[in-house]
Amino acid sequence: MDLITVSGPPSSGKTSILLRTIEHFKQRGLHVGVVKFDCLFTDDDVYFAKLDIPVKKGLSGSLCPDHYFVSNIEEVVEWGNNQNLDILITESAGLCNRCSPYIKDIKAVCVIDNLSGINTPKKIGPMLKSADIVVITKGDIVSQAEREVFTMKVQSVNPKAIIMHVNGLSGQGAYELSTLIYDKDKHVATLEGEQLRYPMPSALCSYCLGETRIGKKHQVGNVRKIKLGDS
Ligand SMILES: Nc1nc2c(ncn2[C@@H]2O[C@H](COP(=O)(O)OP(=O)(O)OP(=O)(O)O)[C@@H](O)[C@H]2O)c(=O)[nH]1
Ligand SMILES: [Zn+2]
Ligand SMILES: [Zn+2]
Repeated sequence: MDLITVSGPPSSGKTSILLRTIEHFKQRGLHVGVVKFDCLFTDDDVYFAKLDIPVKKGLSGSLCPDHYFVSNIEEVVEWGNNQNLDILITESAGLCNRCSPYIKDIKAVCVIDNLSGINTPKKIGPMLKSADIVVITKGDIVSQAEREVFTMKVQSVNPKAIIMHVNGLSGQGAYELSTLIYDKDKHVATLEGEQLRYPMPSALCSYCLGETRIGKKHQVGNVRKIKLGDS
């Protein structure tokens, strides 16, 4: 079974492009399964289930979904192998912008949309910076010039990535993506002992531990203060 990790900001078009890509995998007779990771809510599992494929979802609640992902991915891979999948796709909504679910030697796809603003590529950190493939969506609702500027911004943050334009509505570009992300010779039996591409930040402060009170005396652990200067 090959494993593909897909990540990207909320509503960037991850599910839309995956649905279209999975259709191409199915046409080739490949057995695909999806696990969706999110924080509080998702109905993506309903959309994937409509393709008549095995689907699971995991909600991280108060945890960062990427931390939750890495704590669960080994069991998820075991599930995919038990389902006899050819391809297991994980979809995670990147929310905290400091973490990413990508694992060394496992294909990493970042989905980002043309409408998110030209500074977004710089803001979303390792989720974009360390991806192998960057899929840019929603090209249909911006001009050619805007598409080019946005692509350049993505390129400057991650010069090594393959950048693809996929339309989540029409599916244009999804066939190409399906040929690029699946490697039939890759067999991920276990992830035990493998490593994340990027370390998750150490953010253990009072508020991580459930503190709600405001003020210095309630702040312990990894606390950093904003520099406001004198003026
Ligand atoms: N115009 C246009 N709309 C798109 C495109 N791709 C996705 N959308 C729309 O964008 C919205 C969000 O798409 P989703 O596929 O749910 O995005 P997502 O990244 O899976 O969202 P979450 O999993 O909730 O974070 C939906 O209304 C889609 O129809 C595109 O290429 N063009
Ligand atoms: Zn989704
Ligand atoms: Zn995080």
